Amino acid sequence: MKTLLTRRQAALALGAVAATPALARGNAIDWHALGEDVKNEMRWAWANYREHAWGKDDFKPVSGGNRSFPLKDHHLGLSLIEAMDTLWVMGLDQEFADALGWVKANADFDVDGEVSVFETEIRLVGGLLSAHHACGDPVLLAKARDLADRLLPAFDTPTGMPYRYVNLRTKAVRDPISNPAEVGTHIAELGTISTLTGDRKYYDAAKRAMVAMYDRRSKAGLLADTIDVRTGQWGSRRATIAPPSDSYYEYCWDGWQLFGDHDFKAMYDTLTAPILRHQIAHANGQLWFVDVDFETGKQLSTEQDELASFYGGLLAQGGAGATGAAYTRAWASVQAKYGILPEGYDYATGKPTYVTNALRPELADAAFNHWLLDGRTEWRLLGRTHFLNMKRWNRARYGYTDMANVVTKAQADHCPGYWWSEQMKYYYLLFSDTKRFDYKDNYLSTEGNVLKGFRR
Ligand code: IFL
Repeated sequence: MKTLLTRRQAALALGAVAATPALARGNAIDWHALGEDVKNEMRWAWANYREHAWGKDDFKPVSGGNRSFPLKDHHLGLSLIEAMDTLWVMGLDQEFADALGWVKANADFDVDGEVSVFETEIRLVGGLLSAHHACGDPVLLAKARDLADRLLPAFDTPTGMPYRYVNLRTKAVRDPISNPAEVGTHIAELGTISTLTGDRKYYDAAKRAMVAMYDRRSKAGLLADTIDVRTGQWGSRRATIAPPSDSYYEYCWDGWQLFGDHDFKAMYDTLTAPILRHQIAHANGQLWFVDVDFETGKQLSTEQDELASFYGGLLAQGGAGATGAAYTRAWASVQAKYGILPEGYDYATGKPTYVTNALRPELADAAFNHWLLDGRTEWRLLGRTHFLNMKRWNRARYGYTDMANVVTKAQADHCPGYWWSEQMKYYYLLFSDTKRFDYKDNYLSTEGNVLKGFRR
């Protein structure tokens, strides 16, 4: 009996929940208790961050060390800022107040150092804006605006598409060879600043960059994944829904969802139709998206990038629910196989191509978006498996860590900032039915930052 039970528990943790009818219906699950479990894990991880790495960017939960990001050798409080709206929505009000105190006293972006425009936008500008949405403190908006002002010089190019790096103090820019995601993942954050301040320049800069990218789609309607922002010339032929293109498509939809701008809806629809036409591949009853040549549509490989596993949720948001669900289920089957998704997976061989996992949130993101749209228990169960497997394998001495190998379950020693903003929030919102969130009318950014939908 003991052995049987252990096997069954292992199967459940690996995602084989559908085998048990009561579980498959979600009847046997106390969702509220599961939400409390997520909150308790957040409280515990936060207490450790507070004690060992307060105000540092990224925490190392195995050793207790830390590392800076996105600046080299200078901390901006990345994890703290990323965590704030998650703390708030969970009702961890003392922790939120503590973080707000830190931001007011210490967040200073006048640093002579270079940052990634994209990473700084989605994580820090977005984190400050979602914290502002949570509590309304004007200092948070002022700091987000100050930081955005330091990023804007990167958009001053002949095409309007931004350089990849900018120095926060000198405004010196570097690296014009960019890609769809880094060019076009700004509208949610910059557009929100325009809405809140009445200054259109932020929205206009972000939109101009996105349109410049869109205008360069091939005759087949596809985007390649490398572009020179000075000339607008493509530097590659690969069309992919994975990085470095992924969140560009997401922000086309989001520009419509968040601001009601019909141009973005048209861009999303126009770009998604050829993706559905050229990039879907079927194998063993599963649906995948493959990389193709952006002019001919010729398939380039069968390899899959874990980061693309968010895409089923986006397709569902855009109205292709059945295709999106099929794609998310394909990834769910990989989760069932390894417990944690490998960063790279080849559906043709059925084997991982990269065995690491950087504590990734994408499958939980997809589950959350599907569930918001159709309310199916299947997605809650998928999120539950993602959470329980993370608890089982990623939990370390001081918090949650990334994996060096999802097959052997060897841990590494890094908790990326997005962990605080993304999966912990997706799990909590999926399970808790909290009153602090409007489940019908909301918006979460690519980094999980809530820019609409909090109820104070
Ligand atoms: O920063 C995160 C965000 O979800 C994104 N790309 C990758 C990160 C999480 O894996 O847009």
